[in-house]
Amino acid sequence: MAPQSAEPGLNGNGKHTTRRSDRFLEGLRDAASVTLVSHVHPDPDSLGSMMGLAHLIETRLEKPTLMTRDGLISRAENRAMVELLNLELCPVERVSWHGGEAVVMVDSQPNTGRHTFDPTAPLYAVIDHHDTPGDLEGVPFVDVRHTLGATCSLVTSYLMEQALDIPPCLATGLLYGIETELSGYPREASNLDDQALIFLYPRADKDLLARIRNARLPQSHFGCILQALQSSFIYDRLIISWVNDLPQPELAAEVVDFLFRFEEIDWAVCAGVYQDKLILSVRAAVEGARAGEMLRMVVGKLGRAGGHDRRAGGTIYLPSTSTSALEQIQGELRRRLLRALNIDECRGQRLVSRREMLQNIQA
Ligand SMILES: [Mn+2]
Repeated sequence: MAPQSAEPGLNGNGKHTTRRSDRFLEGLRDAASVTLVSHVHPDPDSLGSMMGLAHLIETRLEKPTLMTRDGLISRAENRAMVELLNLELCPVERVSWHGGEAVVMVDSQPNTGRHTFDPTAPLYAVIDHHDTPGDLEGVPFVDVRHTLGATCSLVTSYLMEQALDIPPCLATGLLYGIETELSGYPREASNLDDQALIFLYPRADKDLLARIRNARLPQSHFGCILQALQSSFIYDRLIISWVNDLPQPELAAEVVDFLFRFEEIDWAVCAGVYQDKLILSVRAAVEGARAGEMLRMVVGKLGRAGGHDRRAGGTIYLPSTSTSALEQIQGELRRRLLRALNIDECRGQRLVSRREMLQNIQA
């Protein structure tokens, strides 16, 4: 863990005489406007972080801000968050960078393969909590803390430092962003995450929160879960699920979260085909698993990957999606995963036996 991840005092009683939020705002004094960007398929942590920083910049500096969306937001809960909190997100490909404008990146770092926008954007700040190292050279303001469960917690600490009023919608967005990052077990969270949650809870709209959490799901969701169950294979302490037709890319993470609760495994992987990509999602049960590193090594030159200690994601680019090409890449990925996790080459055991599947259909 990098030494820079030491937690600062919440009330500015850390090492720096100026608080981080003051330094962040100070560097934006001359900016005409501020554009907020996050990773592709922005998740609640990205959305909440952008909301929080936009509020901070607008109230403290009275400058216009623009929140963006890189790619689709397809997960039902995330769409509900955007709709119910009335978030206005500009597709990042429509943004043209102007002189005098400052760009703030949240929940990701430059050159990690997690963005589709122009890398020449005038980046002023990177605010993140991921292990995956990005290209931070020349970025004037960097606040990356690996020990934090959520970028929203970091952003909340800025709002707390500045003693700003937090409207219910914003508190709800930040709270949901933190909650989604901390919901897994083992819980990857720090003191600052808990302080942020305690601060936000009384200010959040609990009805809105409940509606976001329980967003209704399309039929394709259930078809995908069925496909995943039918194609899950166990290799020692690893389960791999292959989905040949992901209705939306974020479902790979939902599948893996679902399978990960299986009591006989320590690692879960979902690999799903979405358009010309194989979307990968990984979960690990043990501390020090370095899942992000593991997946980066496994994927290698086939694509991009990264993440945290126990959660990771990645993409493999598919030159062809023919059955034989898919079988080949699946075989290669399986071999690499087994090797990376020191599991002997073996025949996978189905999670649900073929016989059971057929009996269920006939019943
Ligand atoms: Mn995050």
